[in-house]
Order: sequence, then structure tokens, then C-alpha cells
Amino acid sequence: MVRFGIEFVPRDVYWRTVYYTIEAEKAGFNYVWITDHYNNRNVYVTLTLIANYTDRIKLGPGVTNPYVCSPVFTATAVASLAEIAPGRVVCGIGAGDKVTLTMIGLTWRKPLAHVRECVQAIRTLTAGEVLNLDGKAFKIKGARLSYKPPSEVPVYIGAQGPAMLRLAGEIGDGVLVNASHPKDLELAVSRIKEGVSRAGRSLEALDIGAYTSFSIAEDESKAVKAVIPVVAFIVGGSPDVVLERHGIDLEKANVIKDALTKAKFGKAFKNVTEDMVEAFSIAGTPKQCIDKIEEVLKTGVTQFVVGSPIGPNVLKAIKMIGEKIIPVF
Ligand code: F42
Repeated sequence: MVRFGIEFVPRDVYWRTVYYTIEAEKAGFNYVWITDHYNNRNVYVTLTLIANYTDRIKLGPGVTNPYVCSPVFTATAVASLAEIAPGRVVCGIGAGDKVTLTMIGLTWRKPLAHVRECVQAIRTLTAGEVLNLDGKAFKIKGARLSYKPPSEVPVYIGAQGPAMLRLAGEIGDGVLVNASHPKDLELAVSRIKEGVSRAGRSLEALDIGAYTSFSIAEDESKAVKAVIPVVAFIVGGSPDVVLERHGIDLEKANVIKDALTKAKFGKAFKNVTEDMVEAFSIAGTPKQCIDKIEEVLKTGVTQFVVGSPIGPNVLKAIKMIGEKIIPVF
């Protein structure tokens, strides 16, 4: 059975994210993923409050990275969270965003080694074991937590590039793929499968999440309008090979890229075309969203994550998904 996840970006004041999550739990969502960016509200402060105000929904950073936070810090954070919400904590790890990391003075190198070793550190420490890591990214000797969390913390890897997707298939408990279109997800799943077979694992051991840009409303045009800024930023950050895969005019994409670099957001948003919306989001009425989710699930995805903007009205969108989408699956 497919699982439903929801992503919140804690740029809003904390109680709003907590309130949205309470509603998401009522609506039937299985997972809440809180994004981690240094300039937003802190991910673990937000998750702690969420843990306190919810009963069933699984929760975790979606995703943190091993540069801003040492893997040892991440392990203690999720282990402490697991004491508050036993059996409900998950941990998403990714390479982090190069531009942001550079801005705050961190050197973004050896991302594969950083993610691989971070997963190992979190697993070992949260299992209450001693961590000795003589890795390419981290040298850790004899580290151990003074307490053992009451439950395991499954580790999900946020992955886009082919090597990171393979790594996720090899060592992850789950994967979070930032994509909305079946074409991209199909390709990602095939890379994940390569990692799975390299490790001699079974594919069923892995929860494959599509981390989508999603927008739902009874009025299609309102749903699309809400998703346009998100699509503009995705186009701005997409390599040409991904744009070409969807037949997107590179010149038009370059106009958006250029406008975003100059912080001319109005111009960037105005240049988003229908085919860009189609390629990089799932936006529309409940019926249109159901049809698209069905296509996504055919690729082998096992968790459908409803990501930003969720809808022109977030609260209405959460309730609509609970009433009209989740019961269908
Ligand atoms: N980033 C955030 O900062 N915060 C978030 O909340 C967040 C959420 C999120 C959710 C899902 C998701 O899929 C991604 C998310 N991200 C978030 C973005 C994430 O942090 C990454 O920026 C994003 O996933 C892109 O990374 P990637 O998976 O494509 O991997 C990068 C590193 C890449 O280039 N990978 C290449 C590949 O083929 O996979 C390999 C690069 C490589 O080979 N590097 C070599 C090495 O050894 O690692 C050499 C590097 C060197 O040192 O020169």
C-alpha cells in the first residue's frame, strides 16, 4: 500500500507548521518531512513540537546534511526525538545545497562519502553502539551515546544525481527523490535498483519516496498559479539534460535562470510555461491529481510526498487530500 507524506518548510512561525501537521495527521498522512535550511526555523525545534502534539504520524528532517550538522549531532538529535516519539522518527540525509553551503563558509566536497558515512554514524549511534569511523569524510573514535533510543531510526537519503541514487539503493532505508514527473521518477528508480542489486538487497527493503511539488484546488487555474514560483526555482536549478528530457525550450529556461540570479522574481514567474508546470509539478483539481499520482505510482514509488506549495490554501488543500485523494489509494 502506498504511503502518503507531506513536506513543510518551516519558514512560517512554528505553531503554523505544528497546526498543519496536526491536520495532516487527521487527514491520514503517514509521514511529515520538515526541510532543513539554516535560514528557516530550526528543524529539530519544529520536530520536537510536532512530536508533542501528534500521536501517529512519522516525522523527521527531510532532509538535513552532514556539512552544517555533524553526523554525531544529527544522531543525538534524532535519538532524543525518538525518546519523545518512539517508533515514529525517521531521518532524511542529503548532500545539502552547494550555493547555501558556500555562502556560509562550508566546503562542499566528497558529498557521496559524507552521506555514506553519515548514514553509518546515525545507524551505529542510535543503536547504542560504539562508533569508530576512519572514513574519507569523518574520523571518529570511540563515540557513543549515554542512552539508547527506544526504537530504530530509519534513514532516508535525499538523492537526485545517478551516483547518489545508487548509494541510496545500496544503503538507505528509504530514498526521497525530488521529482514530480513519471519520466524523472522512472529514471531515478532504475538507478536506485542498480544500487539495490549492487548491495544484494531486496527492493522491498526500501521505501521510495517521490518528493513532489504539489498544488491542489477545486479550480485548476488557482492550483497552477500557486505552483508557478516553485516551478520557476526548479527550472532555475535544473541542468540542461533534465530540461531537454521534458522538451523544454532552453532559451526560455535561461530567461528564468537569469531573472532569478538578478532577483527579478516577477519576470521569472511570468516566463514559466505550461510545459514547465507539467514537467516539474503536480497541480490541478482532485481528479487531475489522482490521475497523475496513479502515473507516479506505476514507476515503483512507494511513498507519495506532497511538497510545496501543497495548494493555494494550505489548510483547505490538506483537508481536500484527506477527503478526496488518500481514500482512493
Ligand atoms: N537540501 C537542503 O539543503 N535542505 C532540504 O531540506 C532538502 C530537502 C530535500 C528533499 C529531497 C531531496 O531529494 C533533496 C533535498 N534537498 C534538500 C537537496 C539535497 O540536499 C541535495 O542538494 C540534492 O539532492 C542534490 O544532490 P544529489 O543527490 O544530486 O547529489 C549531488 C551531490 C551530486 O552531484 N551527485 C552526483 C551524482 O551523480 O549523484 C555525484 C557527485 C560526485 O560524484 N561527487 C564525488 C564524490 O566523491 O562525492 C566528487 C565530489 C568532489 O569532492 O569533487
